[in-house]
Amino acid sequence: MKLLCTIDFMEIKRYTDERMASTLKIQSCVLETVHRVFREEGFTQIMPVILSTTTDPLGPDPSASTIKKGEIEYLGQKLVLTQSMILHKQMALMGKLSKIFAVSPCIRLETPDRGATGRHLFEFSQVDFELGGAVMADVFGLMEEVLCEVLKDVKTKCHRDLTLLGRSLLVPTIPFKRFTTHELKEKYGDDWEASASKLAKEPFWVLCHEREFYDREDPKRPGHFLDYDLIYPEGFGEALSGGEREWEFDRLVKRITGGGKSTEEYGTYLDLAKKGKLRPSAGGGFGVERLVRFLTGAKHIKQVQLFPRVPGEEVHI
Ligand code: ASN
Repeated sequence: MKLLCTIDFMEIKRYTDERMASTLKIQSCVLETVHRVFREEGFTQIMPVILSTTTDPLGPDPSASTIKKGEIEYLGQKLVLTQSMILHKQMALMGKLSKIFAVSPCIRLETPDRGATGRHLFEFSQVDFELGGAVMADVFGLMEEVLCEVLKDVKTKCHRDLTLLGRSLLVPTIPFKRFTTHELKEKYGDDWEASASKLAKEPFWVLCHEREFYDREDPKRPGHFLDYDLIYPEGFGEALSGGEREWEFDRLVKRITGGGKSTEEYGTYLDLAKKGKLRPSAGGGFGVERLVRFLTGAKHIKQVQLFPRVPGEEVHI
């Protein structure tokens, strides 16, 4: 792959820029509020994993765009870099904990063209959470509270930073609107996410999006999925993806193989499912940098990442 070398004075300026300082103060406020709300709601924070025997395959999903998984070899064992903590989140709920979250670094080796979308990074952090015995309505309520609390706190505590960045924010009305991918596709075509996001003034949910094998297929309506995305308004696009989960061995195997993947790499995870150890849950993950991009109104997500990791661009430090 030919990398685009982009270092110039503008690049170097990012480390001393007052806009970057304000952006990072807003990010700090976001993390404080997220931790507060999750704790108040009874969540236990777990530490992220970075190396594993297996990770979220991010597919089968027609919009997935990674080239390959990041891999390292350590003492003869092949390990992969986390793409998301979904499988570990499900396993973390096998014991006494029923609400968990992590602020988790993710590596997704995206194709170089993703650098132009303004919202893709090949290294980012995600707030990843999971609730045992929950259904999608529980996630909607929680996430709407998290986002509204973040907006309120940023508006009051980071007023000067928002002014410096020329950004004004509205706290949306709860509950957020809900659509299905089918109705949005019918209205806007295949690029429904970009079009609907551009026209929206407030965040909204999109339900029933065929994605990874672990998002539950509606047992009453095969071909329909009990999962969801949260979409930011003003064209900022996807904020969160999540779903109710598959946990039963047979269904997991069917979804993995049905999507053309092999069950081999899911050894321990599938063993636990076979022993009946996984339990029903629902959850989701939202990217920290995407949230900060929305809050600051940055045109490109690169503007909110101090050490940028943009697909197609060389890493300088
Ligand atoms: N973290 C997301 C989830 O919980 C998955 C993802 O990031 N692909 O569903």
